Amino acid sequence: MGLIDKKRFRSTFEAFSEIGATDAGGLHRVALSEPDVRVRDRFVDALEDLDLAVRVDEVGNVFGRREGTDPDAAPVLIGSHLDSQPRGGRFDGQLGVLSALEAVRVLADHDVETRRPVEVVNWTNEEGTRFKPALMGSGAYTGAHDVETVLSTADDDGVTLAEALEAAGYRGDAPVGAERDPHAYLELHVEQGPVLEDRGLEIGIVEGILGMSWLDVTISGDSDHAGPSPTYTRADALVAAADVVTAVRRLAGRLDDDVVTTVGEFEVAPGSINVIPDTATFTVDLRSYDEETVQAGVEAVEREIEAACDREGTSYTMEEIWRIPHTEFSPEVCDVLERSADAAGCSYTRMIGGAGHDASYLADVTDAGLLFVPSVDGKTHNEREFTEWTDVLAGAELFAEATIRLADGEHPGNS
Ligand code: HGY
Ligand code: MN
Ligand code: MN
Repeated sequence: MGLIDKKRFRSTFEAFSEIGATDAGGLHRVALSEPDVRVRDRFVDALEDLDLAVRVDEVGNVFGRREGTDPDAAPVLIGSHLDSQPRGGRFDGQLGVLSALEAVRVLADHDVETRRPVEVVNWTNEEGTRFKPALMGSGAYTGAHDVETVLSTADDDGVTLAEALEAAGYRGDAPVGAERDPHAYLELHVEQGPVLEDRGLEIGIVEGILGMSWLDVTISGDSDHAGPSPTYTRADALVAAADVVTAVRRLAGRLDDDVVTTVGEFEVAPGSINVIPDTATFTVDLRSYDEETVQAGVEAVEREIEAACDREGTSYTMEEIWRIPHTEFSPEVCDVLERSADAAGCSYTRMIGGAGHDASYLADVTDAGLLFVPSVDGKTHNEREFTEWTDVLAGAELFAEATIRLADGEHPGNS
Protein backbone atom coordinates (compact mmCIF):
# COMPACT_ATOMS: atom_id res chain seq x y z
CA MET A 1 0.00 0.00 0.00
CA GLY A 2 1.38 3.41 -0.89
CA LEU A 3 1.79 5.82 1.99
CA ILE A 4 2.10 9.17 0.28
CA ASP A 5 -0.75 11.13 -1.27
CA LYS A 6 0.58 11.34 -4.82
CA LYS A 7 -1.80 14.05 -5.98
CA ARG A 8 -1.09 16.26 -2.95
CA PHE A 9 2.65 15.70 -3.22
CA ARG A 10 2.66 16.66 -6.91
CA SER A 11 0.54 19.78 -6.42
CA THR A 12 2.73 20.88 -3.50
CA PHE A 13 5.89 20.35 -5.55
CA GLU A 14 4.47 22.31 -8.50
CA ALA A 15 3.28 25.15 -6.24
CA PHE A 16 6.68 25.47 -4.51
CA SER A 17 8.41 25.28 -7.90
CA GLU A 18 6.59 28.42 -9.04
CA ILE A 19 8.31 30.47 -6.32
CA GLY A 20 11.47 31.84 -7.93
CA ALA A 21 10.80 29.88 -11.12
CA THR A 22 12.91 30.67 -14.18
CA ASP A 23 11.50 30.59 -17.73
CA ALA A 24 13.61 27.49 -18.45
CA GLY A 25 11.97 25.44 -15.67
CA GLY A 26 14.59 25.97 -13.01
CA LEU A 27 14.78 28.04 -9.83
CA HIS A 28 16.53 31.30 -9.05
CA ARG A 29 16.12 31.31 -5.26
CA VAL A 30 19.47 32.24 -3.76
CA ALA A 31 19.61 32.24 0.06
CA LEU A 32 17.52 35.01 1.66
CA SER A 33 16.63 36.51 -1.71
CA GLU A 34 13.02 37.66 -2.14
CA PRO A 35 11.87 34.31 -3.63
CA ASP A 36 13.71 32.37 -0.90
CA VAL A 37 11.78 34.38 1.69
CA ARG A 38 8.49 33.72 -0.09
CA VAL A 39 9.14 30.00 -0.23
CA ARG A 40 10.10 30.01 3.45
CA ASP A 41 6.76 31.67 4.24
CA ARG A 42 4.98 28.99 2.18
CA PHE A 43 6.86 26.29 4.08
CA VAL A 44 5.93 27.78 7.47
CA ASP A 45 2.25 27.95 6.38
CA ALA A 46 2.38 24.24 5.47
CA LEU A 47 3.92 23.39 8.86
CA GLU A 48 1.27 25.39 10.70
CA ASP A 49 -1.50 23.71 8.68
CA LEU A 50 -0.23 20.46 10.20
CA ASP A 51 -0.33 21.98 13.73
CA LEU A 52 3.39 21.46 14.04
CA ALA A 53 5.28 23.56 16.59
CA VAL A 54 7.28 25.93 14.38
CA ARG A 55 10.56 27.44 15.50
CA VAL A 56 13.17 29.52 13.70
CA ASP A 57 16.70 29.62 15.10
CA GLU A 58 19.16 32.53 15.09
CA VAL A 59 20.60 31.59 11.69
CA GLY A 60 17.20 31.14 10.08
CA ASN A 61 16.88 27.35 10.13
CA VAL A 62 13.14 26.59 10.19
CA PHE A 63 11.82 23.56 12.12
CA GLY A 64 8.34 22.06 12.39
CA ARG A 65 7.97 19.60 15.29
CA ARG A 66 5.40 16.80 15.61
CA GLU A 67 5.40 15.37 19.11
CA GLY A 68 5.87 11.67 19.80
CA THR A 69 4.38 9.59 22.59
CA ASP A 70 7.64 9.54 24.57
CA PRO A 71 8.41 13.08 25.81
CA ASP A 72 11.95 12.03 26.68
CA ALA A 73 12.79 10.59 23.27
CA ALA A 74 15.23 12.47 21.04
CA PRO A 75 13.65 13.59 17.76
CA VAL A 76 14.14 12.25 14.28
CA LEU A 77 15.09 15.17 12.02
CA ILE A 78 14.10 15.06 8.34
CA GLY A 79 14.57 17.72 5.67
CA SER A 80 16.94 19.53 3.31
CA HIS A 81 17.15 23.07 1.84
CA LEU A 82 14.86 25.40 -0.12
CA ASP A 83 17.54 27.81 -1.35
CA SER A 84 18.86 27.23 -4.86
CA GLN A 85 21.82 28.06 -7.04
CA PRO A 86 21.48 31.04 -9.40
CA ARG A 87 19.56 29.54 -12.34
CA GLY A 88 19.56 26.21 -10.49
CA GLY A 89 17.27 23.21 -10.62
CA ARG A 90 13.90 22.78 -8.91
CA PHE A 91 14.74 19.35 -7.41
CA ASP A 92 18.05 20.16 -5.63
CA GLY A 93 17.10 20.62 -1.96
CA GLN A 94 13.43 21.36 -2.55
CA LEU A 95 12.62 17.69 -3.19
CA GLY A 96 14.08 16.81 0.21
CA VAL A 97 12.12 19.43 2.12
CA LEU A 98 8.83 18.55 0.40
CA SER A 99 9.37 14.80 0.85
CA ALA A 100 9.87 15.46 4.56
CA LEU A 101 6.71 17.58 4.65
CA GLU A 102 4.81 14.79 2.85
CA ALA A 103 6.13 12.20 5.33
CA VAL A 104 4.65 14.18 8.23
CA ARG A 105 1.43 14.65 6.28
CA VAL A 106 1.31 10.84 5.94
CA LEU A 107 1.66 10.49 9.72
CA ALA A 108 -1.26 12.88 10.12
CA ASP A 109 -3.36 11.18 7.41
CA HIS A 110 -3.11 7.84 9.16
CA ASP A 111 -2.96 9.13 12.74
CA VAL A 112 0.35 7.36 13.10
CA GLU A 113 1.71 7.72 16.62
CA THR A 114 5.49 7.70 16.73
CA ARG A 115 7.38 7.17 19.95
CA ARG A 116 9.91 9.78 18.87
CA PRO A 117 9.12 13.38 17.90
CA VAL A 118 9.65 14.10 14.20
CA GLU A 119 11.05 17.48 13.12
CA VAL A 120 10.90 18.73 9.54
CA VAL A 121 13.67 21.22 8.72
CA ASN A 122 14.63 23.73 6.04
CA TRP A 123 18.33 24.58 6.46
CA THR A 124 19.56 28.10 5.73
CA ASN A 125 21.93 28.70 2.81
CA GLU A 126 22.91 25.16 1.90
CA GLU A 127 24.29 26.27 -1.45
CA GLY A 128 26.89 28.72 -0.19
CA THR A 129 26.70 30.77 -3.36
CA ARG A 130 25.67 34.14 -1.87
CA PHE A 131 27.17 33.65 1.60
CA LYS A 132 30.22 31.37 1.76
CA PRO A 133 30.79 28.63 2.74
CA ALA A 134 28.02 26.17 1.94
CA LEU A 135 25.96 24.14 4.41
CA MET A 136 25.82 27.26 6.56
CA GLY A 137 22.63 26.61 8.55
CA SER A 138 23.28 22.93 9.19
CA GLY A 139 26.94 23.69 9.95
CA ALA A 140 25.93 26.25 12.57
CA TYR A 141 23.37 23.81 14.03
CA THR A 142 25.98 21.07 14.44
CA GLY A 143 28.76 23.38 15.62
CA ALA A 144 30.90 23.02 12.50
CA HIS A 145 30.41 26.73 11.77
CA ASP A 146 30.64 29.40 14.49
CA VAL A 147 27.27 31.19 14.79
CA GLU A 148 28.70 34.73 15.11
CA THR A 149 31.00 34.12 12.13
CA VAL A 150 28.06 32.85 10.09
CA LEU A 151 25.89 35.86 11.04
CA SER A 152 28.64 38.35 10.18
CA THR A 153 29.42 36.75 6.80
CA ALA A 154 28.76 39.26 4.03
CA ASP A 155 27.74 38.77 0.42
CA ASP A 156 29.41 40.56 -2.52
CA ASP A 157 27.32 43.67 -1.78
CA GLY A 158 28.46 43.77 1.85
CA VAL A 159 25.10 42.60 3.23
CA THR A 160 25.66 40.26 6.18
CA LEU A 161 23.63 37.13 6.76
CA ALA A 162 22.32 38.70 9.98
CA GLU A 163 21.06 41.73 8.04
CA ALA A 164 19.47 39.55 5.37
CA LEU A 165 17.77 37.41 8.02
CA GLU A 166 16.52 40.52 9.87
CA ALA A 167 15.16 42.02 6.66
CA ALA A 168 13.44 38.74 5.83
CA GLY A 169 11.99 38.27 9.31
CA TYR A 170 13.87 34.98 9.69
CA ARG A 171 16.43 35.88 12.31
CA GLY A 172 14.75 33.65 14.86
CA ASP A 173 15.21 33.60 18.59
CA ALA A 174 15.53 29.86 19.02
CA PRO A 175 19.08 28.96 20.04
CA VAL A 176 21.13 27.36 17.28
CA GLY A 177 21.69 23.66 17.85
CA ALA A 178 19.64 20.94 19.36
CA GLU A 179 18.65 20.93 23.00
CA ARG A 180 20.11 17.46 22.65
CA ASP A 181 21.38 15.60 19.64
CA PRO A 182 18.66 14.16 17.42
CA HIS A 183 18.17 10.42 17.40
CA ALA A 184 18.66 10.34 13.61
CA TYR A 185 18.62 12.53 10.51
CA LEU A 186 17.32 11.55 7.10
CA GLU A 187 17.52 13.47 3.81
CA LEU A 188 16.24 12.69 0.33
CA HIS A 189 18.12 14.39 -2.51
CA VAL A 190 18.56 14.09 -6.25
CA GLU A 191 21.82 12.29 -7.06
CA GLN A 192 23.21 15.13 -9.16
CA GLY A 193 25.37 12.62 -11.01
CA PRO A 194 24.98 9.86 -13.65
CA VAL A 195 25.35 6.65 -11.60
CA LEU A 196 21.73 5.65 -10.93
CA GLU A 197 20.56 6.53 -14.42
CA ASP A 198 23.49 4.71 -16.08
CA ARG A 199 22.73 1.59 -14.04
CA GLY A 200 18.95 1.86 -14.40
CA LEU A 201 18.40 1.97 -10.63
CA GLU A 202 15.68 3.79 -8.68
CA ILE A 203 17.42 4.49 -5.36
CA GLY A 204 20.90 5.33 -4.07
CA ILE A 205 21.67 4.54 -0.44
CA VAL A 206 24.53 6.93 0.22
CA GLU A 207 27.31 5.57 2.43
CA GLY A 208 29.58 8.63 2.21
CA ILE A 209 30.36 11.94 0.54
CA LEU A 210 33.60 13.37 -0.87
CA GLY A 211 35.58 15.78 1.28
CA MET A 212 36.24 19.19 -0.20
CA SER A 213 38.28 22.40 -0.09
CA TRP A 214 37.21 25.85 -1.33
CA LEU A 215 39.98 28.32 -2.17
CA ASP A 216 39.84 32.07 -2.84
CA VAL A 217 42.73 33.17 -5.09
CA THR A 218 43.83 36.67 -6.14
CA ILE A 219 46.58 37.20 -8.72
CA SER A 220 47.98 40.72 -8.92
CA GLY A 221 49.92 42.12 -11.88
CA ASP A 222 50.25 45.63 -13.26
CA SER A 223 47.82 47.42 -15.54
CA ASP A 224 49.26 49.08 -18.62
CA HIS A 225 48.30 50.15 -22.09
CA ALA A 226 47.37 47.28 -24.44
CA GLY A 227 49.17 49.05 -27.34
CA PRO A 228 52.63 50.39 -26.61
CA SER A 229 53.49 47.89 -23.80
CA PRO A 230 55.91 45.28 -25.18
CA THR A 231 55.14 41.72 -24.03
CA TYR A 232 58.39 41.44 -22.02
CA THR A 233 57.33 44.38 -19.81
CA ARG A 234 53.95 42.92 -18.95
CA ALA A 235 52.71 41.47 -15.64
CA ASP A 236 49.33 40.33 -16.88
CA ALA A 237 47.21 38.92 -14.02
CA LEU A 238 44.78 37.28 -16.42
CA VAL A 239 47.48 35.39 -18.33
CA ALA A 240 48.84 33.96 -15.08
CA ALA A 241 45.34 33.10 -13.86
CA ALA A 242 44.44 31.43 -17.15
CA ASP A 243 47.50 29.17 -16.79
CA VAL A 244 46.28 28.21 -13.31
CA VAL A 245 42.72 27.44 -14.44
CA THR A 246 43.86 24.89 -17.02
CA ALA A 247 46.42 23.46 -14.60
CA VAL A 248 43.70 23.04 -11.95
CA ARG A 249 41.58 21.07 -14.42
CA ARG A 250 44.60 18.82 -15.30
CA LEU A 251 45.15 18.16 -11.59
CA ALA A 252 41.85 16.24 -11.45
CA GLY A 253 43.29 13.48 -13.64
CA ARG A 254 46.68 13.43 -11.97
CA LEU A 255 45.88 13.27 -8.23
CA ASP A 256 43.45 10.36 -7.89
CA ASP A 257 40.50 8.76 -9.70
CA ASP A 258 37.79 10.49 -7.68
CA VAL A 259 39.35 13.98 -7.66
CA VAL A 260 37.27 16.74 -9.22
CA THR A 261 38.36 20.37 -9.53
CA THR A 262 36.32 23.42 -10.55
CA VAL A 263 37.00 27.11 -11.04
CA GLY A 264 33.45 28.42 -10.66
CA GLU A 265 33.93 32.14 -10.08
CA PHE A 266 36.33 34.34 -12.06
CA GLU A 267 36.70 38.12 -12.19
CA VAL A 268 39.17 40.37 -13.99
CA ALA A 269 40.00 44.02 -13.27
CA PRO A 270 39.95 46.70 -14.45
CA GLY A 271 38.06 44.95 -17.25
CA SER A 272 38.77 47.30 -20.14
CA ILE A 273 39.44 46.14 -23.67
CA ASN A 274 42.67 48.11 -24.02
CA VAL A 275 44.13 47.73 -20.50
CA ILE A 276 46.36 44.87 -19.36
CA PRO A 277 44.52 43.27 -16.40
CA ASP A 278 46.17 43.95 -13.06
CA THR A 279 43.91 41.70 -10.98
CA ALA A 280 42.31 38.28 -11.42
CA THR A 281 40.27 36.76 -8.59
CA PHE A 282 38.84 33.25 -8.76
CA THR A 283 37.71 30.31 -6.67
CA VAL A 284 38.80 26.68 -6.68
CA ASP A 285 36.55 23.81 -5.53
CA LEU A 286 38.56 20.58 -5.06
CA ARG A 287 37.05 17.27 -3.89
CA SER A 288 38.11 13.73 -3.06
CA TYR A 289 37.07 11.05 -0.55
CA ASP A 290 40.64 10.80 0.71
CA GLU A 291 41.75 13.56 3.11
CA GLU A 292 45.40 13.34 2.15
CA THR A 293 44.46 13.68 -1.51
CA VAL A 294 42.48 16.85 -0.79
CA GLN A 295 45.49 18.25 1.12
CA ALA A 296 47.88 17.22 -1.69
CA GLY A 297 45.50 18.86 -4.15
CA VAL A 298 45.47 22.18 -2.27
CA GLU A 299 49.28 22.16 -2.14
CA ALA A 300 49.47 21.30 -5.87
CA VAL A 301 47.14 24.19 -6.71
CA GLU A 302 49.38 26.57 -4.79
CA ARG A 303 52.46 25.27 -6.65
CA GLU A 304 50.71 25.90 -9.96
CA ILE A 305 49.87 29.45 -8.88
CA GLU A 306 53.48 30.07 -7.81
CA ALA A 307 54.84 28.78 -11.12
CA ALA A 308 52.38 30.83 -13.19
CA CYS A 309 53.24 33.96 -11.19
CA ASP A 310 56.98 33.33 -11.61
CA ARG A 311 56.50 33.10 -15.38
CA GLU A 312 54.41 36.26 -15.60
CA GLY A 313 55.99 38.37 -12.86
CA THR A 314 52.78 38.60 -10.90
CA SER A 315 52.06 37.97 -7.20
CA TYR A 316 49.21 36.10 -5.51
CA THR A 317 47.24 35.42 -2.36
CA MET A 318 45.43 32.14 -1.72
CA GLU A 319 43.01 31.61 1.18
CA GLU A 320 41.25 28.36 2.02
CA ILE A 321 37.71 29.52 2.89
CA TRP A 322 36.24 26.07 3.57
CA ARG A 323 37.41 22.53 4.26
CA ILE A 324 35.02 19.71 5.07
CA PRO A 325 36.31 16.16 5.52
CA HIS A 326 34.62 13.28 3.75
CA THR A 327 31.34 12.10 5.29
CA GLU A 328 30.56 8.57 6.48
CA PHE A 329 26.86 7.90 7.02
CA SER A 330 25.41 5.70 9.74
CA PRO A 331 25.51 1.97 8.89
CA GLU A 332 22.36 1.60 11.03
CA VAL A 333 20.44 4.16 8.99
CA CYS A 334 21.78 2.68 5.74
CA ASP A 335 20.43 -0.69 6.92
CA VAL A 336 17.02 0.85 7.68
CA LEU A 337 17.01 2.33 4.18
CA GLU A 338 18.00 -0.99 2.67
CA ARG A 339 15.23 -2.82 4.56
CA SER A 340 12.72 -0.20 3.43
CA ALA A 341 13.95 -0.45 -0.16
CA ASP A 342 13.67 -4.23 -0.06
CA ALA A 343 10.18 -4.00 1.45
CA ALA A 344 9.16 -1.59 -1.28
CA GLY A 345 10.78 -3.70 -3.99
CA CYS A 346 12.93 -0.80 -5.17
CA SER A 347 16.09 -1.34 -7.22
CA TYR A 348 19.00 0.31 -5.39
CA THR A 349 22.72 0.48 -4.82
CA ARG A 350 24.93 1.76 -2.04
CA MET A 351 27.15 4.56 -3.26
CA ILE A 352 29.38 7.57 -2.52
CA GLY A 353 28.07 11.05 -3.32
CA GLY A 354 30.04 13.91 -4.84
CA ALA A 355 27.93 16.86 -3.74
CA GLY A 356 27.91 18.29 -0.24
CA HIS A 357 24.61 18.01 1.63
CA ASP A 358 23.30 19.18 4.99
CA ALA A 359 23.38 15.51 5.94
CA SER A 360 27.19 15.80 5.76
CA TYR A 361 27.23 17.91 8.95
CA LEU A 362 24.36 16.10 10.64
CA ALA A 363 26.46 12.93 10.37
CA ASP A 364 28.85 14.56 12.86
CA VAL A 365 26.22 14.66 15.63
CA THR A 366 23.76 11.85 14.96
CA ASP A 367 22.99 8.75 12.94
CA ALA A 368 22.45 10.37 9.55
CA GLY A 369 21.37 8.89 6.25
CA LEU A 370 20.97 10.17 2.71
CA LEU A 371 18.80 8.76 -0.04
CA PHE A 372 19.27 9.56 -3.76
CA VAL A 373 16.88 9.42 -6.66
CA PRO A 374 18.24 9.52 -10.23
CA SER A 375 19.10 12.74 -12.08
CA VAL A 376 18.34 12.66 -15.79
CA ASP A 377 21.69 12.99 -17.64
CA GLY A 378 23.21 13.52 -14.16
CA LYS A 379 22.49 17.19 -14.77
CA THR A 380 22.18 19.62 -11.84
CA HIS A 381 23.02 23.16 -10.74
CA ASN A 382 21.37 23.83 -14.06
CA GLU A 383 17.82 24.74 -15.07
CA ARG A 384 17.63 21.47 -17.00
CA GLU A 385 17.92 19.49 -13.76
CA PHE A 386 15.24 16.79 -13.89
CA THR A 387 14.08 13.58 -12.21
CA GLU A 388 11.36 11.34 -13.65
CA TRP A 389 8.25 11.65 -11.49
CA THR A 390 8.04 7.86 -11.05
CA ASP A 391 11.50 8.03 -9.46
CA VAL A 392 10.48 11.00 -7.31
CA LEU A 393 7.48 9.02 -6.00
CA ALA A 394 9.57 5.91 -5.31
CA GLY A 395 12.01 8.05 -3.32
CA ALA A 396 9.32 9.92 -1.39
CA GLU A 397 7.51 6.68 -0.58
CA LEU A 398 10.70 5.07 0.69
CA PHE A 399 11.54 8.21 2.64
CA ALA A 400 8.16 8.20 4.44
CA GLU A 401 8.52 4.50 5.21
CA ALA A 402 12.03 4.94 6.63
CA THR A 403 10.93 7.98 8.67
CA ILE A 404 8.24 5.89 10.38
CA ARG A 405 10.77 3.16 11.16
CA LEU A 406 13.34 5.61 12.57
CA ALA A 407 10.68 7.35 14.69
CA ASP A 408 9.43 4.05 16.09
CA GLY A 409 6.01 4.48 14.57
CA GLU A 410 3.38 1.86 13.84
CA HIS A 411 3.34 1.39 10.05
CA PRO A 412 -0.21 2.30 8.91
CA GLY A 413 -0.16 -0.72 6.67
CA ASN A 414 -0.05 -2.90 9.81
CA SER A 415 -2.99 -1.18 11.47
O1 HGY B 1 28.68 22.42 -3.14
C1 HGY B 1 27.91 21.47 -3.00
O2 HGY B 1 28.26 20.32 -3.19
C2 HGY B 1 26.47 21.70 -2.61
O3 HGY B 1 25.69 21.83 -3.77
N1 HGY B 1 26.32 22.88 -1.78
MN1 MN C 1 21.41 20.36 -2.47
MN1 MN D 1 23.17 22.25 -4.77
